[in-house]
Amino acid sequence: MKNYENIIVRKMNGIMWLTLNRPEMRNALDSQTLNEMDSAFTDAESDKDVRVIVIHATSGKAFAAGADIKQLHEREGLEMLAPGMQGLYSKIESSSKVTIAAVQGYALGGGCELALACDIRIASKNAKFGLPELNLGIIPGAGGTVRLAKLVGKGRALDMILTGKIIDGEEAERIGLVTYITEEESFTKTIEKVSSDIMKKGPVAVQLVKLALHKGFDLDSGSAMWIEKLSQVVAFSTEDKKEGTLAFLEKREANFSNR
Ligand code: CO8
Repeated sequence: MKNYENIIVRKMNGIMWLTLNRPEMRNALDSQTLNEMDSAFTDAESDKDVRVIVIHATSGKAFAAGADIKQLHEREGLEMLAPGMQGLYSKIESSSKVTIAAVQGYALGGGCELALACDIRIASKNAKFGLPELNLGIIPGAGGTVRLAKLVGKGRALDMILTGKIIDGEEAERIGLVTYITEEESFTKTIEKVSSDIMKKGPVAVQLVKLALHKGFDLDSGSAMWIEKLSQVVAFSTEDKKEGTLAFLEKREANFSNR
């Protein structure tokens, strides 16, 4: 694993833990942090031992307080055409690995959008979510207008974005922004349990179902059905499918080979 300055990357039992590590800046996502995350995701993509990527933070105070406002202040119009944060989050969303955002403390602006780009969001009760970009005279520009509306509906997304209100973990779970809400003490256990449930599944099938859901969601249902159908054709051509069905018939645990 590479050494980075603003993030820590560790690999353990199939999980890659990507820790945001600028607690004194509430993990504000400056360009260096985004570049380091990009590099960690590129490496993970070709690492067969990594099945799940958990993004979390060193301090319980903040998951990430958004883009680095000092850097935003210096940027102008056309510079924002670069892929930047939006491009990285799209890369995270289309990763072949399952991604989990594990949120304690503030997930604001680009921090909230980072969580939205992950497959699953686990929040502790002290989590706080919000998209306060309008306070700065800008808009959520890292997928927030798109992904939040898909998760919680257009009405609630507009309310959150227009008022800039900050909601707690329980409210976020109630409206469907987060998948799991846990007590502080059971936070790590919940992350490990969800990861371990996923890692028991056929790895190729996990990859295929992510593709079918993420790509299919943006399409008309006829096209999405075709993606599902073709993904199933691929699944039926794998060793894992033979092993998974045989293991059921032999009343034993499947031993998948990721082929
Ligand atoms: N950017 C830069 N510095 C920050 C940020 C940030 N987003 N958040 C916190 N900091 C800094 C503070 O300035 C402070 O620095 P210093 O110690 O030098 O004064 C330090 O971190 C600690 O912050 P606080 O003292 O404010 O800590 P608190 O615990 O009291 O408050 C909060 C924590 C509530 C998170 C508060 O810091 C805050 O409101 N931060 C800003 C939140 C925000 O507005 N986020 C949205 C940013 S815009 C964005 O994300 C756009 C994304 C889409 C753009 C797409 C193109 C890139």
